[in-house]
Amino acid sequence: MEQNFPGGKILRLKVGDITREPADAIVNAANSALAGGGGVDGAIHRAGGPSIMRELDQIRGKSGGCPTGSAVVTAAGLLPARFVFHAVGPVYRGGKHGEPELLASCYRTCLQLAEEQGIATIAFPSISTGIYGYPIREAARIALAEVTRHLNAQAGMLQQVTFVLFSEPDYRVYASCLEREPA
Ligand code: AR6
Repeated sequence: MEQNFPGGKILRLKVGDITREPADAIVNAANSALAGGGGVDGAIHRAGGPSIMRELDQIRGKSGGCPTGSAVVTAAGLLPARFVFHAVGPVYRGGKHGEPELLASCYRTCLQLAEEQGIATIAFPSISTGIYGYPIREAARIALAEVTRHLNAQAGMLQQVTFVLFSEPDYRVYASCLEREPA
């Protein structure tokens, strides 16, 4: 599914494995220790090779990690991308502990990093909706709201944002959200 925005910008939804998605930047759903883990994080480190963790070790050495709601940048190793943006989503604890704002902040930070790097394409997974337990319908609404707001703003180099959803049911949730609240 695709949606068009001013200036020829595009939002795409697809089912797939983000480690195989060609994009200038792919986003990882990381943890604040930047320590690697399961889910998409594990897949990115397996497919990208050890250089990504070596770079994260240096970042961790300097800054201690990455706060929830933010993201750090590394190169992409063997992945078909230039950069990985390691975004730290919130653990879902009922929704009244600032989770919506922290999740929105992850997407905003990555979109801002994309503009700072001057890149044209970025691919996101569904941050926080796996191991971190965020209900996917609420998470999809937040993710799509942040991306559509960014693509509707005239400024910016970013041309294409792709959500790579890992299952058909996840894809259908994102697609129904986008149909219900189109740009
Ligand atoms: N491509 C696209 N999406 C994927 C892939 C893939 N290869 N693999 C999994 N997903 P999760 P979180 C989906 O658990 O909830 C890690 O241990 C998955 O189905 O990866 O933010 C980190 O180190 C789900 O829809 O991330 C953190 O400790 C989505 O990606 C913690 O998990 C996010 O699921 C982060 O948890």
